Amino acid sequence: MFDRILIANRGEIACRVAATCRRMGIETVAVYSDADAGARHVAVADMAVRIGPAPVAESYLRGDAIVAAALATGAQAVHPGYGFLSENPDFVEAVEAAGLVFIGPSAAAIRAMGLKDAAKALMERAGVPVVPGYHGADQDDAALAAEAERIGYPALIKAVAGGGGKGMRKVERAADFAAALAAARGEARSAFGNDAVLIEKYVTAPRHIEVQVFGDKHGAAVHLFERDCSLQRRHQKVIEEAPAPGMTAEMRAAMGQAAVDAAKAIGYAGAGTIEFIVDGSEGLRPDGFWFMEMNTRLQVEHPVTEAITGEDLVEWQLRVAAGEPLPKTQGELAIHGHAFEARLYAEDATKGFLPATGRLTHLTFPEGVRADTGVRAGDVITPWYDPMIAKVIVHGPDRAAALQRLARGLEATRVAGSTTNLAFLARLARQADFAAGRVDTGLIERDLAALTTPREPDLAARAAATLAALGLLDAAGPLVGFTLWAPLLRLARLRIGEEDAAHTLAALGAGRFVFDGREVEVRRWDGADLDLRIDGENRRFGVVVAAGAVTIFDGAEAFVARVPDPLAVGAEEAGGDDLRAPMPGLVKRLAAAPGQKVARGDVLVVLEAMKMEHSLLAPRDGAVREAPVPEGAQVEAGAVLVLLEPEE
Ligand code: MV4
Repeated sequence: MFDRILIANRGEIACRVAATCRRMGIETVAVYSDADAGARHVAVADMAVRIGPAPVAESYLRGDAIVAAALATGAQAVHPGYGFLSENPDFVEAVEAAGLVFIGPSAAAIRAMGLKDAAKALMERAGVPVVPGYHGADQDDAALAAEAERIGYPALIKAVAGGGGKGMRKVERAADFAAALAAARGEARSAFGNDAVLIEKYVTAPRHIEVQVFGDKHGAAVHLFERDCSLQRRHQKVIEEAPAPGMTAEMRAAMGQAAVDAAKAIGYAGAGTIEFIVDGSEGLRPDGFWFMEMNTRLQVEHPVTEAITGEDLVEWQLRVAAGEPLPKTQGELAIHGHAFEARLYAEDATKGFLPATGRLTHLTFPEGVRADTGVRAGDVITPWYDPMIAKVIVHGPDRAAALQRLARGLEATRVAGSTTNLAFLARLARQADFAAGRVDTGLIERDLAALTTPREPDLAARAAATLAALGLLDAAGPLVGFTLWAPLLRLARLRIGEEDAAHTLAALGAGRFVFDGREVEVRRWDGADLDLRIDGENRRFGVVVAAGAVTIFDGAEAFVARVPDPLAVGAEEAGGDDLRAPMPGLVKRLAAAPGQKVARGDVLVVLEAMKMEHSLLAPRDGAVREAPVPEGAQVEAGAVLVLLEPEE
């Protein structure tokens, strides 16, 4: 086994890998960018090497700097985590050329699965079911149209180099084929520099079920059962589970065998995932699954497999990379209970899942959940990297019990300092179709309004916010002073969320108030949990006071309240002269220079955020005074991108 490995990643996966290394007595070397010098993944490692400035192209994607760091620190192997360089065959070759071990598959295996058409052909030869379609070399428009006709509509055009839904077009009828083909090709050309496509029969009500496989360097391969990743939004997984709801023993055996056949067909060593698309419209059937693609890395959602098998997949990776045989045979592996994973993000689900940033002033998880995280309270979610805060993983004896633990676990998770998707996740965990196991890739979109509509704080939550924001919960503090004006009715002005609120408050005695005419009693306050009795009803809230703001937790719903700063007025009214970044992102294009005349609605800036481009328009007619941020710059939400000359 290795004595020391380098972890070529950041965030939760770097911390996750380091935890197993620590348990196994393997030393770890972290790498970090300037934005991450104080990050948790650096703190948990035994050694750390700076590899460059914040942009990933100058740090976490710098294979040469990473190999140099491994050599300089005497690491014997490199764990790539996921994302970044994890599926880059050139990086694998560079690691091996330096005499180091890559903790993952061979460059050849990654290449074999890199293009969809070649992977499909390979899988077909190995006897693995693939979606009926055309994945040949003839890219002539008319030939492809003829293939679509043969396959039948609806058909799907997919870029062979595609991923994440890019370069994919559903075609309902022959008349639409030519336009869809041109659109898919254009997208594929600009995203991948490769406009080749394949055609498939469109699977309606698709479910995404993937099988975890492992191979060793001695030709053995096993599977560790399936995960259901159907709960997605725009190709981003939201909640994953294992095993798949409704899975039968017969279908599991067929999918497991197909996955092992796929791994063996390419002599696969290490952790991999075979993604299948499953037609969920008529229940799960052993002949109703088809190979989609293979992910040649450890996946984000691997912990649900760990939970149901009791195995540590990072330990398996390390053993396989060190040349050991697989730790278990197929017959020694079994499923125990059910597991879920929810991805906790810094994002605003009520505003179209806008990515958020901010310093996490508070971060706690309840007992009974596994929280894989790369951040601590006090850390900053920056616009530089993926804004995932944590993965919340639960396990239970059966699906209903595990789902209950997930909902409860999310409702007891407390994050302050950044907007999060916690309420969205908790609502999803209690959604009826999901609870019944009726999952497919369209579930979230169909129920989006109920899952994302902002909830207003009710009167009890407003009372909790007011008491906390005015410092009235801590009896030793201002409460004493409060009694000075106890008989008076006080008007409390607060900003709750994005609205200005005014409430009346009067003190009746220790811990007893009248709030907007209702009697409120503070029954318990321990600095974190607040039990209020309001109009005869008992309510519990979580309360975090930090950085001039109060965060009130009502289950998984969070409300931020602050006493407004009387000087900070007019900032928004004065905003007609400037164009600000509505979210953190990259200035992809800047079409404004000082002196330039612009008309209202002109595109002045294209901002890239969450892999999408957003056009920012001139707010009025005028002339550009300043455009302080250059193209290519990364900006925080609220940054001024263009300033217009003031109006006469
Ligand atoms: C499909 C499909 C329906 N029929 N293929 C989306 C991403 C890419 N990797 C494959 N995807 C799909 N392929 C056929 N023949 C529907 C999807 C699809 C999807 C698949 C898995 C998870 C979520 C999805 C969301 C929309 C569409």
